[in-house]
Amino acid sequence: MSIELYVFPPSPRAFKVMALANHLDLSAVIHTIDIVKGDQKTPQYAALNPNMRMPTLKDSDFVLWEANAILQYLAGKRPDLGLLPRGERARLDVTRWQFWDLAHWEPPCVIFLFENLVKPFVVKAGEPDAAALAKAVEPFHRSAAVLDGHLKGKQWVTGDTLTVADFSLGAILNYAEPARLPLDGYAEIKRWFATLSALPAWRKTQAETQLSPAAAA
Ligand SMILES: N[C@@H](CCC(=O)N[C@@H](CS)C(=O)NCC(=O)O)C(=O)O
Repeated sequence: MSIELYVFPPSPRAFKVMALANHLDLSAVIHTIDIVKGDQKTPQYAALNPNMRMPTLKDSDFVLWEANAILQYLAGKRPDLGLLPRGERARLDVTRWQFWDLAHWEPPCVIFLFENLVKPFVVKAGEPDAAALAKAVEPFHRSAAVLDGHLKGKQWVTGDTLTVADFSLGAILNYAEPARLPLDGYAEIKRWFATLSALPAWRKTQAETQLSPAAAA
């Protein structure tokens, strides 16, 4: 029985789980949950994920929501590839960056994404809110400086090995340009993301999700 992923492909949170499934060659079955049309609020989907948000994974009778937890589950399907290290310290380093992603990286990035791209072009709900964007600037730079400094001398977020932490943190950067993320001066983030987004699975997922500024707009 295949793994099933319930996703809205244009979302970075969908992208991260789809990209890892591709990287691990898991041939997941994709069910599109169109959150613009409200598919996430149907009783059938809410029974799977009471948050009425995507992504959700179903593997036979096992259901899991929260994108970063899904990444860990997928990595466990191919332990030989080392996407979630077995050693406790190395594994906690990965988990730490996945927690940091949710707490400190995604929140300011999502404001740029929503205000500059989703609101005006996807849901067509008006112009960007300058006050909301201004409030996101300081937390964005605080986090970007941490990530940029941390990446110095490392190929991947936790060192020499690609892990689920890279998928967690990198997905939102697909939209760096149309979201107008203020990445000037963060050369390490740009260098790391260039390597990450050159992975065959990343490119394949970009093609599957039709991810391009033009498509997004
Ligand atoms: N922390 C959750 C966030 C999930 C989430 O907020 N998903 C959004 C799309 S990116 C959603 O489904 N929104 C639907 C709604 O708010 O109605 C995760 O990382 O999986």
